[in-house]
Amino acid sequence: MSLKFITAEEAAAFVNNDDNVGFSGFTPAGCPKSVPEAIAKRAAEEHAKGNPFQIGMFTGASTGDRLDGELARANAIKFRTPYQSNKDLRSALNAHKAQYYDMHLSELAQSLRYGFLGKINVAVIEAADVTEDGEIVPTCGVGITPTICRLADKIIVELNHKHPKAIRGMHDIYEPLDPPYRREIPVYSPSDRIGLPYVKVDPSKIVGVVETENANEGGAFAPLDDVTKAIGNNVAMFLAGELKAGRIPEGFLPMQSGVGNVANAVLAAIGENKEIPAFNVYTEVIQDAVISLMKEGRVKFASGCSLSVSNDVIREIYANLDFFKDKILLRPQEISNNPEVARRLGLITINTALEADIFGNINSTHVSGTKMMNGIGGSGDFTRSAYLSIFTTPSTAKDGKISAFVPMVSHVDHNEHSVKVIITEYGVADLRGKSPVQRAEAIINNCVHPDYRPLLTEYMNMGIKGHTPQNLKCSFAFHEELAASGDMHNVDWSKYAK
Ligand code: 0RQ
Repeated sequence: MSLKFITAEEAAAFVNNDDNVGFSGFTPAGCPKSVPEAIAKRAAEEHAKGNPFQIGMFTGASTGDRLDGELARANAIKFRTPYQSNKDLRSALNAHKAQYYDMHLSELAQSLRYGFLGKINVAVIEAADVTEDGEIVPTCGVGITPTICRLADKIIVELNHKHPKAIRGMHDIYEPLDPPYRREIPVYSPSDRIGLPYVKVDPSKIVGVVETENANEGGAFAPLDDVTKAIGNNVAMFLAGELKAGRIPEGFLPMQSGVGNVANAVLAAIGENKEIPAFNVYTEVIQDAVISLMKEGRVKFASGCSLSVSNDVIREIYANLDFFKDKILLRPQEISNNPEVARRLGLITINTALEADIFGNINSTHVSGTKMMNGIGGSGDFTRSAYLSIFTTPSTAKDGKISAFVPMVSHVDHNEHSVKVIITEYGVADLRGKSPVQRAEAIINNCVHPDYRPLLTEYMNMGIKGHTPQNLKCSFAFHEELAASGDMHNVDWSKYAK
């Protein structure tokens, strides 16, 4: 069957109002760009004619502005899942203009197969290569591509010539069987290959191929500052100590690390600490730091769902495929984030908190308990199943006016049972084996910013009895004070304790 080459506008005509559309990629890496832009344009035209035009959107994780941003600004999104981080989409979903369903990334593909989220009408896939017999080679992010290709009625391929066909071989595409027939996922070490190097689809479903030369939308990382450097060093020193104490096996364990500047800084610091041997990475996003460490021989192998690297780094990888190809494997998020595999491999997981409470619960998603930031992403997939789960955060935000540590989190994503260690620029709170009161002591003394230590110590000394001594009248005073005066320093317990 011969492939039909079409324009982005012709492709967008295959998408109808109310359709559920699945998009390839994971973070901006691997996401289509031209077709989503054309869908957004189509929505705007239909809206101008007074016609409804909104779609349900299923992505791997966050995407680029040319996908989430364009569609959000065109008011073309009826429903969106899972993780997102686009400013305009965030505003739309916080204003209830788009309904957002925040879910664990590892669960999305199976939820689609189980029929929990409705039907997928169209899949839009960025590819480095596509063949007439239906072999699609993804670019630098996989996400939910295999599942949406299988479930969709129509597949649109964005063939992006910026990605060399020679990356064929860097992907490992595997979909597990569903219950009651499910067996183990046979990944026993980070480099195990269990699937195909391409996504195999029914070629008759490919309604068109749109050729592009789109650059990745990956931004550069912020240079390390004193706070991120200190957090990174504290993590590295803690892990070196665990190794010395025999609580991490000799030879080390595979690492998962979250997205963003803090995560990038942490990995760089671990790489620099020569007490930690060269290690493997089993994660969702492979960031710049992993690639530098790979060049230095400090990272041996990286399995992930996407190469979420800056454009300079992606160019470097493509120019040196001989070096990188047998050291990097890109998998669907159902496998990269799979709790079964995370538990089996014994991952050391490091994710960033928005807010933590003094008893060890983590809020990763909701600013002041109400406004969605990005979503839980893969943090829950990894944290709950980790060998050792670590959360990092700067001790304060917004020029110190917000303490990252509060008496009770305003929203819970990861509870006290899953969170083993919290680390800030001030130090490490090791929560393993500690009661709530002991955890609070460790967090206040080691992690909280010195400005907020007296307030939180006073909170603990209020004389409240019980296993977890929360004062329900005061537990949200930090948030109340932030809303009232814009600064958590102004908390006066007597105002709330009445
Ligand atoms: O604001 O952007 O205006 O400067 O939140 O905070 O400290 O720069 O940290 O970029 O790593 O993001 C939890 C959101 C942290 C992210 C979160 C403000 C702060 C700043 C960002 P500005 P930082 P990061 C793998 C794993 C969930 C998903 C996950 C996240 C901005 O890590 O989305 O872990 N995690 N996935 O000033 C109000 C507070 C605040 C606050 C920080 N308490 N109240 N604002 N900020 N704390 C990834 C995937 O799953 C793909």
